[in-house]
Amino acid sequence: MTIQGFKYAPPSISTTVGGKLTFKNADSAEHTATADTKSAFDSGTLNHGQSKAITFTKAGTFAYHCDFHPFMHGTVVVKPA
Ligand SMILES: [Cu+2]
Repeated sequence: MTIQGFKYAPPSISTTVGGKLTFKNADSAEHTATADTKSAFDSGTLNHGQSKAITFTKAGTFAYHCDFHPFMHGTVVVKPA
């Protein structure tokens, strides 16, 4: 999934337990992909062109945001394997 124009694209993405998603920052601004319940996942700071792969180990629907831009929101849906 790509972070571009201060948006997550696509805004909602799904995977299954054990699945991996890669968050790539295509903006010049720094962004994060941080679960609203931070312990669920956190990409940390992504600079321009950086990406972070996150493996999801728990089923559920996880809302996330950018730590720098709280108006940026996305959702990861993790389905049971
Ligand atoms: Cu941001």
